[in-house]
Amino acid sequence: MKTTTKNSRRDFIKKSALAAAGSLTFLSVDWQKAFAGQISMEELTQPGNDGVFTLPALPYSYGALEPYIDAQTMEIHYTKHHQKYVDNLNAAIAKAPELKGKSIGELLSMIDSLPDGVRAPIRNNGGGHWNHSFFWQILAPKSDMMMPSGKLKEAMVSQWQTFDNFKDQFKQAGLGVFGSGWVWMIADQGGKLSIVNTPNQDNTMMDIAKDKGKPIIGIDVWEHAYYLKYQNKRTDYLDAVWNVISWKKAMELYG
Ligand code: MN3
Repeated sequence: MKTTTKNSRRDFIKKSALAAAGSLTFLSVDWQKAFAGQISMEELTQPGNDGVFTLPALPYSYGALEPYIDAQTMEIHYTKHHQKYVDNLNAAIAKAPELKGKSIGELLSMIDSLPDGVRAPIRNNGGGHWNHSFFWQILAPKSDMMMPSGKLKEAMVSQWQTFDNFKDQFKQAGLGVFGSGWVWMIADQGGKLSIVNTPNQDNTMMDIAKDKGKPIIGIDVWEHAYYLKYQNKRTDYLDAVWNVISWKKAMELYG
C-alpha cells in the first residue's frame, strides 16, 4: 500500500535523523560565531562603489575543512582560481563600461544579450565569481547538521524519499559532468527541488541555462577542487564533501 510505504519511509528518515542528531553532541563549532560575518549572495557579488569586483573574504581558515578538503587545495582554489575569475571579470567589464555597476546576478541574467566581445568572458568569469562565492558559503567546518530539517527536509523527502537516495542521485549527477563543471540541488519558484549539473562555470541562474532555479547546494567538480587530495577519484570527493556541507545555510537559502 502506498500509505504504508510512505510511512515506513518517513520512519526511516526519522530514524536516520535521530541517529545523525546523536552525533551532533560531538560538534563543538560555535555556529553563531562561524556565521557572524556572513552576508547575502547579492551583497557578496556586488561590485564596489568604483564598479570593481573583489574577492569576498573566506568565512573560515584554509585548513578548516580538513580532512575532507585539504588546506592547500583551499588556498590555491581561493587565492588563485577564484581571484583569477574576479580579475578576468573586471577586465571584461572594463571593455564594456556600460555594464559597470551591475551585480553578478544582473549580468548572469542577461548573458544572451551581452555584447559579443564580452559575452564569453562574462559568462565564464562572472559565473566563476558567483559559483565560488556561493561554494565557500555552502561549505562549513564540520557540517552543522548531518541532515536538513524543516521545510527543506520535507521537500527533499517528497522528491527523493531518503537522504541516501538523494546523495546517490547527487553523486551520479556529479560524476556525470564530463570535464569541468558543477552539480547543484536547485529549487524552482514553487519550491520543488531537483538535481542538475552545468558545464564549466555556468549556473542555473543564467538566462541561457537549460535547467533554471535557485541554487540551494552547489559543488565544484572541476579537478582543481579535489585533485591534490583525491587525484582522479571524483567519486571519493563527492562522498566526503557531505561532511562539510552546511545544511544550516542550505535551509536559510531554501527559506
Ligand atoms: Mn573551482
